[in-house]
Amino acid sequence: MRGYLKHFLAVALVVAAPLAKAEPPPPTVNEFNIFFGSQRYNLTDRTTFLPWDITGITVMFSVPVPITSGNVNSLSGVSAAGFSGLGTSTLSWTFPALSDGPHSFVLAGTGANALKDSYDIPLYGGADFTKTFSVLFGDFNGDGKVNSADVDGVDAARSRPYSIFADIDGNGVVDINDVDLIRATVSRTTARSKRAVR
Ligand SMILES: [Ca+2]
Ligand SMILES: [Ca+2]
Repeated sequence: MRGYLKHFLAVALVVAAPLAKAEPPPPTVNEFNIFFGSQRYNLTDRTTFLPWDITGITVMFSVPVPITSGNVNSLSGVSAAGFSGLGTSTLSWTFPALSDGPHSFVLAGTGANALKDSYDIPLYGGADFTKTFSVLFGDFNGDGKVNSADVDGVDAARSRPYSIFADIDGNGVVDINDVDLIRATVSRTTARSKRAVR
């Protein structure tokens, strides 16, 4: 019987040993959303010439444990003004509307501002996460220009099922205000290029 018990204990130790050593996987980025107005968009399919006034990001992490270390400066590539969500798996940063052109956002996995979970494990086990995208306000069709084709496209989108790319002000509906925003952008651009020609 004692022999049996020894054997049982040995097996129990072998089984328990790896379990005791196991750590949860490091936090990774599951979803990277930008937001504008009251809308948000997951930056997967389209990352160029985004047609909105983008004023924040919301990042969903894969971890089953919350992110408990991080701050407004854990995001670089922009001067973030607001930060929320610490103690959960979804963090948000806000900032003034992004300018037209390329942007490269970096979430810190190293250094003093590293994002860490409640086991003190940093993002990607200690590596930064970078997301690049570009903005061109009013570029509904994403061709890198803001012109009458975008005005016509959004005008036509008013009578079609909701298209987020036509919702320029991000209020959840596509209406004449979205058309007017692009129209105003087109006339500003035209005025600028006329000045440049002179
Ligand atoms: Ca366009
Ligand atoms: Ca709208």
